[in-house]
Amino acid sequence: MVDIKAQPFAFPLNVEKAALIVIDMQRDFTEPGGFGETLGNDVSLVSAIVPDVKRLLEAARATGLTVIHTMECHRPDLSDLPEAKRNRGNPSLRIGDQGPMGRILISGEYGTDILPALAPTPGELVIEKPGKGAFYATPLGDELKSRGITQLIFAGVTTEVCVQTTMREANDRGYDCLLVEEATASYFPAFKQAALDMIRAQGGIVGWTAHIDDVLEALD
Ligand code: TIU
Repeated sequence: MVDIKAQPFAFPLNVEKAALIVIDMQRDFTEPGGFGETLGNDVSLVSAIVPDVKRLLEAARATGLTVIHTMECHRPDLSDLPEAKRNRGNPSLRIGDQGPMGRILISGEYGTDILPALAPTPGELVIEKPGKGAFYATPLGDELKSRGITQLIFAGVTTEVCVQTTMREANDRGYDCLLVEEATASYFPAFKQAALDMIRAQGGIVGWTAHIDDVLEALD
């Protein structure tokens, strides 16, 4: 056990039982022409975290921490895409439409892929998820149980959508959840700040937050 300096209090890391979970670091959310941009967002706000997510990934691999990646995506026949999700908002391209990087958020398409700088290495678990949360309609819960994982360190995008939804799902399932501040981003900086504040409020009601240097020190 090693304590990570965190808010609202130290996070008691057990490397044997912890996993780093990197949420949705896909081209569709971080590069022009993808889903994030079709929703009207400035993707440079979220692509800025790539170097910090990479540092975290490299430290986790060096320490032997379990590493998990998630991807928000749908089957090519859209059978796992609720109409309400496809119709939500007023995007210039909807999920499943052909965009400059392939079909938006469809499994196997170029734009749906995880960024090469953060690509999974052989043996790392990759969870494709049709929802914002990574537990809904995926094998994540069973995979964590089979590995004896009880703690999750979170990175990825976007803080208040897929990261926070997954943290809330995990928290309710009994996992200790730690979000690394510099390794997560939103298209709305104020929403990122609000998510960080609400996660660690009320004695860590959804989890902990920590700065990357404090996490890296503990993984060293
Ligand atoms: N739009 C937005 O902020 N996020 C998503 O649609 N998905 C994720 O957060 N991955």
